[in-house]
Amino acid sequence: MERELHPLDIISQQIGSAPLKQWLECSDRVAVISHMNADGDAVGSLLSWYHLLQHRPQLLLPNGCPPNFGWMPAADKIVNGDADRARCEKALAEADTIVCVDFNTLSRIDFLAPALSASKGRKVLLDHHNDVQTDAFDIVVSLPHLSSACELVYWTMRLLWGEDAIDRDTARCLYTGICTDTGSFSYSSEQPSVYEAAAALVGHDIDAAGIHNHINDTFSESRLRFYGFVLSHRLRVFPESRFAYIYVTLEDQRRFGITPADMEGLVSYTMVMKQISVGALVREESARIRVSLRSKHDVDVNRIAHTYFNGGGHTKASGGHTTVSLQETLELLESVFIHC
Ligand SMILES: [Mn+2]
Repeated sequence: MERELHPLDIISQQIGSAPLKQWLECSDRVAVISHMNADGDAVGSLLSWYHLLQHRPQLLLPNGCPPNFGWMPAADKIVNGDADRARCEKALAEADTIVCVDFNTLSRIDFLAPALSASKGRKVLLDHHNDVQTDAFDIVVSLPHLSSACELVYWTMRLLWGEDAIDRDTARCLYTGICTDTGSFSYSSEQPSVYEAAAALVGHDIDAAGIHNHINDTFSESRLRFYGFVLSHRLRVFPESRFAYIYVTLEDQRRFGITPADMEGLVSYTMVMKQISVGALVREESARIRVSLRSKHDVDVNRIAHTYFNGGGHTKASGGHTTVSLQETLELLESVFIHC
């Protein structure tokens, strides 16, 4: 990967002459918002502002903080749009600055998008995705080559406030987001700046090992037994084609009491085999069949998801669905990856 300018330089250029620090520091009407179905990067980049700013900002998530990130400091301060839509809309309407973290288009905040658009507040985007909807924001700080929104927020805080302003809770939140978006530094971590940021954050006396445990060691016994079952009985491997997939029936999910969230990460088990380049997870839902695709090398699963499975995503991680039967979906998957 090409070496980029240092994030501090790019962020400084993108902020330009806007008095961002003043806007955030001098007002008690700041709102921070992140995307629907928040992950560790969304929650971490949201909460970090609560710890940094003296006037505590309003923290908004369209459908709240997922329970597995409830341990993060100040997670209880997040307003859940599903539970209290009016309060989220009021916070957006009254804010004079709205910080938008870890999303690139208004569709990612779902039913809160109209309230954000209508707000008279300045909209500041801090994000690391491609294809930003630039006309929706007043200031766009967009560095798609960065590991995570949390890394971007770290460099922004460092630029405007300096390292000493970052306390332990801020550092814990930012480190959590970097770890979740990089699979604990196993992908999206090609740029040296991510290690610089991580080293500085660890320097704030955070319990890095404890954070890794919080992120990774979250299984219930039934979830682990379910993984054991599907790896024994629902895994098909095609070494010649360097392809493997796992399928899960509705009955399997009922038997082990499994939710869709419990299958998060299951597809990556197909990829731990040395000879496998492309992996898939096919899971039956009541109305459709979901397909998740992963690729290690140069197979573009974004294109395949788009062409065959009504979906899309990234080159190496994408997903989609079919509306045919599970059996027909498996046949389609095999015809795409095995007989080509
Ligand atoms: Mn992210």
